[in-house]
Amino acid sequence: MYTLLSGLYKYMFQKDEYCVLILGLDNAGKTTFLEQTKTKFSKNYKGMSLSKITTTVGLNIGTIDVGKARLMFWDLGGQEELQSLWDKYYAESHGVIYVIDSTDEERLTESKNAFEKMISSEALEGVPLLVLANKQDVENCLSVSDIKTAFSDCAPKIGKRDCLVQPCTALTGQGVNEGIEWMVKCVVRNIHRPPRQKDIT
Ligand SMILES: Nc1nc2c(ncn2[C@@H]2O[C@H](COP(=O)(O)OP(=O)(O)O)[C@@H](O)[C@H]2O)c(=O)[nH]1
Ligand SMILES: [Mg+2]
Repeated sequence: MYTLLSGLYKYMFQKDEYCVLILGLDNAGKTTFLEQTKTKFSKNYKGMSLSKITTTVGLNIGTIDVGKARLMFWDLGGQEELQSLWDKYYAESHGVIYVIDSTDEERLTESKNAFEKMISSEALEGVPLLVLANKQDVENCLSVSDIKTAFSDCAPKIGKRDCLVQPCTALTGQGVNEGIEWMVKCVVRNIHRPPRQKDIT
């Protein structure tokens, strides 16, 4: 009887857990995006005032539940000296959210180089990539198509991975639901895929 009940309990309440990294240059809006996501997806979460977010030095962590999936976010600092720590987390992650500041044309190449380096890592092979063109509220910012053009030479390295470039305003929440729902769909589908050939050998 106990086994039956605990099995039923697990079936009803246990969540599949997924780790999702939030990466991008400093000032792109990663922490704002994480706070906005927690505010939108956690019923009792009283978010910190988004305008009070300051530079992340270590990392911020957040967890949300969407259906039967539990997503654990790791928001890693984006300053150049912290980027070298990103790959320590790659092997653990099921998805990556890469945030771009669409108002910062000057640093777009720097952001593209960091993105390219990140997707070149073997540990991230097959992992879905959500690219957020953030700060779309700012007039004359770069559009999704501008960003796709600037990142176009990354296409061969993205390969067959699921990849979505989503316009977003982390500050107001526009585009956040769409991005998270897409990520959930991809990580859930991935976990049910047969293991990659490389993992078997
Ligand atoms: N206009 C605008 N500003 C934003 C948006 N998202 C973040 N910011 C601002 O960009 C700055 C950096 O945000 P933060 O979340 O700390 O970036 P992080 O370094 O990537 O974690 C802060 O001043 C935010 O208020 C957005 O969607 N629109
Ligand atoms: Mg931050």
